[in-house]
Amino acid sequence: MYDDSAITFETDVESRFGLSRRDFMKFCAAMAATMGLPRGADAQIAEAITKKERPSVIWLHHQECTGCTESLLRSEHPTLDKLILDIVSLDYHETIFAAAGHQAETARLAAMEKNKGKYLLVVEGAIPTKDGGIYCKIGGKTSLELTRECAEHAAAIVAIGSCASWGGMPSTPPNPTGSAGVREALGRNDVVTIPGCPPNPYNFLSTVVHFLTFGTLPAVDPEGRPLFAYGRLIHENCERRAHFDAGRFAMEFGDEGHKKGYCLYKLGCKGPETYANCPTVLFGDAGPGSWPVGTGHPCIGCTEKGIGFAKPIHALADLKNQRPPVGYPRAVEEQGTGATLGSAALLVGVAAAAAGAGYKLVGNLGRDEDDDDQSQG
Ligand code: FSX
Ligand code: SF4
Ligand code: F3S
Repeated sequence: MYDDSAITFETDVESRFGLSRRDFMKFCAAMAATMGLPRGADAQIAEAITKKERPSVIWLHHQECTGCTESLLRSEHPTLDKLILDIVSLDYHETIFAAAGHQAETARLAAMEKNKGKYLLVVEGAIPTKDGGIYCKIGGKTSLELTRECAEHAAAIVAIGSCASWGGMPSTPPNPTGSAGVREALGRNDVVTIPGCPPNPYNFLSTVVHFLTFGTLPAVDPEGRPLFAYGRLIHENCERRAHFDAGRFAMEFGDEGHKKGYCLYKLGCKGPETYANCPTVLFGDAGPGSWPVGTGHPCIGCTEKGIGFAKPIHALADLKNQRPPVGYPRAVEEQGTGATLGSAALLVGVAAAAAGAGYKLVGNLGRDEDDDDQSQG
């Protein structure tokens, strides 16, 4: 266990965050764990939050439902008001700003000038690009103009939610306003994306805390998603995975399989082709089961471009990584015992026989949709 007594807090954590010192350290440890950081990182995070200057944040809103901000408002440790006041300096946020009109514009421009090259730009919502971007305007500027202006001198840009990441719901075909994510609209691939509709607040908080603690944004995948949060398929960590492997599926909402908590693949669950940490981080601090599949609804792939809001909700997911481990034959060679090699040969024989009989190695998943009689074991 990390010994936090070595940290000298410059400010009283309890009065600043409304958290006991113990809970504050638990929050830092949770942030470190979410990011998969090594032992001791929680101390670095605690020092950064309590001692470093709060980074200025400019937060824009475009085509969206504001669920991203709402999901942050509902986060518990700490609540957004604590985040606003104590971790970042939220200098412009259209939804919760008291100022309006010219006052708000003046505040934005002043914060950008004062923190030129140092502020964090957070973009929520998709950016319409069709017809000169006229379908969303704020303060007389199109979303595209405003985002370009704010992005020019930002230290880093974070797109929060699927709308800002890749267009999300507003970009659903036929996409009449030409909605696009920030990366596409600005033509920049250095924008970090936190997709999800809404995204998990911990993934956003962790990204901001990483920026504050280390001065950089976390490592990302080709779509700009932090690897700590989007490095694994939902299917890899799903609590119903054992049912999938055993071929036990819910076939209709409310049937016996559904009531028993069987796998939702045949109801259209996109967990096998969606990268996100929903089953491990969960939502709303409500405990086990507090994520879509945990409540009995298939994942719709809301973090995944081309799947969420694009692929029909009840269409079957493409199965990825459903094969024996890649390293398996090599591991057999390394072990090299006659018994192991004999087992491997047997498995290869079984696989060949299965292939000859028209089955895939994954068992009944290759079967036709109407072959349901064995599906609810
Ligand atoms: Fe989009 Fe955020 Fe979905 Fe809504 O604002 S990611 S529609 S939850 O809220 O942008
Ligand atoms: Fe879980 Fe969906 Fe995968 Fe089934 S298909 S194991 S419900 S993620
Ligand atoms: Fe979205 Fe699927 Fe997670 S619908 S919230 S990616 S479980």
